[in-house]
Amino acid sequence: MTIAVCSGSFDPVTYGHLDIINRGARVFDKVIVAVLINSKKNSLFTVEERVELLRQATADIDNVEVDSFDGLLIDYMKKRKAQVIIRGLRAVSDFEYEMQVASINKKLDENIETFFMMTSNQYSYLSSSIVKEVASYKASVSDLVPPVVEEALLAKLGR
Ligand code: COD
Repeated sequence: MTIAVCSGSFDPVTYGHLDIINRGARVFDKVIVAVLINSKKNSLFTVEERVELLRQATADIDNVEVDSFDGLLIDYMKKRKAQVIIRGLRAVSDFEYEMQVASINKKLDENIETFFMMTSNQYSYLSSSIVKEVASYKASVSDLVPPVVEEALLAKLGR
């Protein structure tokens, strides 16, 4: 059984994230979506809120589990007996950083593979930051995030 982990901040989950989670779930037996607890980024949503939004947004995918973790991803993967890291690539600018992280993870544990998926074209511009920016100006984000996330953004940022 091949278990993959898709880690991230997911602040909040977007259709771009869901695209790679869905496609990953078709390739691997199980995908664990793991929210990093102690991110250096300032988050709009708490870890618990992000996990809950992810759970609701992925409720229709049988082989996806949502969890949170602290510390090194590699250590979490050992704990969960996972073999593959799923990462999405949006633009060439993502590549340099992702290559660095994949290399250090390989150095930390040579049995772990990183699996890169190109973004689907319609989501190549999409990130959680863009969604928060658009929502902060009270513009609609209904094409960018699932309804449950749009509702949570409206509650957090005002209608
Ligand atoms: N299309 C395709 N993929 C997308 C899109 C999109 N529109 N938007 C996001 N993604 C992908 C990202 O490329 C990423 O693979 C995943 O979705 C999550 O994205 P984010 O932005 O929510 O999360 P990141 O990339 O900021 O978070 C990464 C972590 C900080 C969680 C990660 O680096 C990690 O697991 N860190 C733990 C510490 C560690 O082990 N570091 C590595 C050794 S130094």
